[in-house]
This record gives sequence, structure tokens and C-alpha cells, in this order.
Amino acid sequence: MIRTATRRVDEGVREIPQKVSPEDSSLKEFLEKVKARIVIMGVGGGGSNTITRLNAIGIDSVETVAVNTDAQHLLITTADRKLLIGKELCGGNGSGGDPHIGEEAARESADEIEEFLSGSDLLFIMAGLGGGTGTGASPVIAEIGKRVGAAVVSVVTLPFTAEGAKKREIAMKGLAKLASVSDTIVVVNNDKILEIAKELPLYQAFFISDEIVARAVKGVVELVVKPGLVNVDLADLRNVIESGGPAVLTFGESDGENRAMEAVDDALGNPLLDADISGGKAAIINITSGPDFSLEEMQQIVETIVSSLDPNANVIWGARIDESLKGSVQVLLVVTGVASPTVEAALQGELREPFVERATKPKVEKAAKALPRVTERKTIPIAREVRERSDLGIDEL
Ligand SMILES: Nc1nc2c(ncn2[C@@H]2O[C@H](COP(=O)(O)OP(=O)(O)OP(=O)(O)O)[C@@H](O)[C@H]2O)c(=O)[nH]1
Ligand SMILES: [Mg+2]
Repeated sequence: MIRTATRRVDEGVREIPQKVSPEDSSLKEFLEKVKARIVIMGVGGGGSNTITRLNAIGIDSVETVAVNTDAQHLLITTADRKLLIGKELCGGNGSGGDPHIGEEAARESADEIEEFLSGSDLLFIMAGLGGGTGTGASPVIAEIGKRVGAAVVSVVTLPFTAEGAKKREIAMKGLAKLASVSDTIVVVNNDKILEIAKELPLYQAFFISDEIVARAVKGVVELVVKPGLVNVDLADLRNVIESGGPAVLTFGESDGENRAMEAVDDALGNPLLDADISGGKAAIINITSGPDFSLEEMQQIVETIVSSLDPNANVIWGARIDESLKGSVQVLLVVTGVASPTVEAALQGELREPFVERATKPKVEKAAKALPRVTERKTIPIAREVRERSDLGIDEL
């Protein structure tokens, strides 16, 4: 009997006639009106490259925006929208590696950033920390995102050790700032990429880093924009994101004999994970599989993941069938409120050694105001001149 029913269900699934009801068109209109507005902003050179990568992979139903102080880099970026920040301060020439300048550039362009973000429900900020623009501007963008009512997820990379201690220090200070203004923050430690692929030239390692960040963000966005068999909606996602703190974003897949458990192992054993999920306070599990996936396998995945989290964790799970995934299963996992030694170290460093921007900002502004407007001086951007005028460097201005 079960066999017959199964066959009928199977046939039925394929043969459901598509009837058009008179309410359908107004339902569609309504859905269009209440559709979540999701914005993905890539800030600085690294962040913009991730946006280019995301567009190459292909992502629907979101707006990708590249934000930079560097006009030339913006020009070679592929994005739905582009925003050149700090036109007056930087003259389109970048921040010169100075996060104070990156921050001031974002403040100069705060109104435009707000315009881009108004009405957004979910904001992803992507940046490579360690330079001036991504590190300095991202926290300002996160603040504006919160102000317009978006849930803010920052996904950032930390520089490779090979890039030097100075970049690392800048990155850690920026991380502390960004962590304190984002709802949740995901950190990809670039050095871990080298642990997997030691021989890689730097540009290829960056490429892998872009790919990881782009795929992770795409996975989360698709949770909301693609309808599922067991659906995860924006309210679920916001709940998890807003429960806050450092987060882990990981995925695993398998087409092996024991694919359910193998996919979970693959996700939990991700060598790039920079946090311990055992204390995770909230999670979303999304399972995408071919039509041959069983309920038992689904249960196995959910139970195994739930048992690795805090016993009181708020867990939401969804499932989607993708005909092209015959024989294999993919598990996407977002866990928030995890213990991240990197974020903790950044925040502790911040306590010992307060960020200096606020102290220097008025002086940077004053110095910038005292200079001729950049529109009259096409070649030397004000930021560089501020730096050049000081024998001591921008920190001591
Ligand atoms: N994933 C990725 N990371 C990158 C890439 N380029 C640089 N990074 C990382 O991002 C950090 C900051 O570099 P950029 O993003 O170029 O710097 P920026 O934010 O544009 O800042 P300025 O150029 O100093 O104004 C670097 O230290 C690298 O670790 C890239 O193409 N992809
Ligand atoms: Mg740059």
C-alpha cells in the first residue's frame, strides 16, 4: 500500500496541474511589494573584488553595490551600483592605506550611502580588513545600515601574515569596531586558506578568499529569495542574525553512500572555521538535495547539528529540492553567538588600546578644510596632502 501511495505521490508531484486563480495576479503584486530588499555592499578593493566574483557566479534578487575611495578600481568592478565615497577628501585616488581616511570618506558620503541603503531589510557588508577604505568605511556603513532598519551582517577577511604586522594591526582594530556595530560578523582568516594550499601565489589565494565569501553570502541570500519545500523566510533569518555576535557560515556537501552525515562532517570540519560552534545560540540549517533525498537523512542532518550547539539554541531549518542535485546533498549552516577567539582578541585589544580615530578626526577635518578644494586640484588628493604635510604621519596630527 505504501509503495502504491509513494508511486502516486511521486507521479502527483510531477503532474500537479497549474491552475490560474483570479487572486494570483494580485498576490503576485502584493509579494512584489513586500519583497525583502537585500543589499550586498563590497567596501574597498578586496570587498569590491568579492562583488565582482559574486556577479560572476550569479546572484538573483539582490542589489550588489561596490563602494570605494578609488575611482579606477570602481571602474573595473562588476556591480549593479557603484558609489565613489570621499570625493573631496580622496579625490578618487584611494585612502592611501589609512583607515582614518577611509572612515572620514564614508562620513563625507554618509547621505549618499543612506540613500543607497534606505528601505533595505538585510545588509551584507563585505571587506578585506587591513587597508584604509574597507577597514575605515565599513563600520560607518554598518551604522547607517542599522539606522535605516536593516539587519547587518559583516563578512570580512583578515590579511595574510605575509602582508605584514601593520596590516594585521589595522585589521584587528577595524574588526573590533565593525563587530561592535554589526548585528553579526563572520571572519575569514586568510592564513587558514594557506594552511590548506601552502603553495599558492597571493593573487590565487585572494581569489579563493573571494570565492569563499561570495559563495557563503549567496547561500544565505538564497535561503530567503528561493522558495523551499520547508521554507526559511526573512523573519527567520533576521531572528538568527539579530540574536547577534560572531557567526559562522559554512557549507558541506556529499554524494557519497552516507551522504547526509558526510555533508554535515564536511560543513563542521571546514578548516576555515574560525570559531567554536558548541556554544552557538542560534542557527539556520538549510538542506538542498536532489528529489531522491529521504526524510530520515534530513532528520539525521538536523539532529547531528543541533546536538553540537548550545542545548537552548534557537534552530531554524529549511529544505529545498534542486533537480540538478540528483544523488547529492548540500548543507548550509549559519550559527550565531559562537565563541570566536579572533573577534574576542580584537575586542580585548580595543579595550586596552582605544581606537584613535575619534581623537584625530576633528584634526583631520580641520586640516582638510584648510586645504584648497579637491575639484580645483585634480592631481593631489587632500588625504595624501594631509599626510604629506605632517612629518609625524596621520596618527599624530
Ligand atoms: N578577498 C580578497 N581580499 C583582498 C583582495 N585584495 C586585497 N585583499 C585583502 O584586503 C585587505 C585590504 O586591501 P584592499 O581591500 O585592497 O584595501 P582597501 O580597503 O581598498 O583600502 P585602501 O586601498 O588602502 O584605501 C588586504 O590587506 C588583503 O588582505 C582581493 O582581491 N580579494
Ligand atoms: Mg583600495
